Amino acid sequence: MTGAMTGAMTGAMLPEAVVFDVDGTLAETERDGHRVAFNRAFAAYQLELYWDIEHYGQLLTITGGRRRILAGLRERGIMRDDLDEFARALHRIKTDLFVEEVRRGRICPRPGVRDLVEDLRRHGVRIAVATTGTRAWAEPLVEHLLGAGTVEVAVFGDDVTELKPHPQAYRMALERLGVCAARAVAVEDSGPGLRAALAAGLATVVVTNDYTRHHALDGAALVREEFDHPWPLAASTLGQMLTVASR
Ligand code: XBP
Ligand code: MG
Repeated sequence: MTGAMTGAMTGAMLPEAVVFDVDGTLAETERDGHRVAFNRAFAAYQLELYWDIEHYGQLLTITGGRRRILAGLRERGIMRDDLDEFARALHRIKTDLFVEEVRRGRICPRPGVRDLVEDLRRHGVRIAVATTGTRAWAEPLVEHLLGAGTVEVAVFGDDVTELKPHPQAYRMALERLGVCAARAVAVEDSGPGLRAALAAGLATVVVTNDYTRHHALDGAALVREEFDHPWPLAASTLGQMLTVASR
């Protein structure tokens, strides 16, 4: 039974699909995950570059690890003719390190995420992800966090030419699902992610974290700090957001 049919029968509108962001949304990957891997990659090249917790938070407005590295190198005045290629090489090392981290299975879902996904699936709502992160780590991470076969469509940073806040990743996810934006909801954690989802026409729920609490989140259908407090986010809540957004 589809989400729309279930909604028609219960009188509550449910989305046909929910598209989740990965970093910061499904799991807290940034501070103790990506950040550490970036710093280890810099150390591998003996670079005098280290991103502390606070500074890394500021750099998060730059989506995409390679672009973030490039900005970090420029910021530190590290100039070379092959700067683009150098950033690419550093990002390859960082990616390998983070893949290892994911394979160790140490990254946990944010509390309440699995319950929400299970509730959505029970109601026939289809699950997708749209991330600007690299497939090499994001694919195994999503499978580890949500279980094999849970996610029907996954769009990664490698699949798109424009990263968030551009809406390409969300548009691609909707196209692959064959679902129009008016029948789907996005779940994000950040300002750039919210802007991407809104530009693709999606009602968007934002569940913030320590890094994103202060982001400009105008236009979000709902802003929360947790999935499971003050009450657990469920399929019905996302359905209500869709109803409100369509008015
Ligand atoms: C996530 C990103 C990614 C990750 C690092 O943003 O911008 O760059 O921080 O992953 P979002 P990569 O959650 O909005 O998708 O190094 O693989 O890019
Ligand atoms: Mg995110």
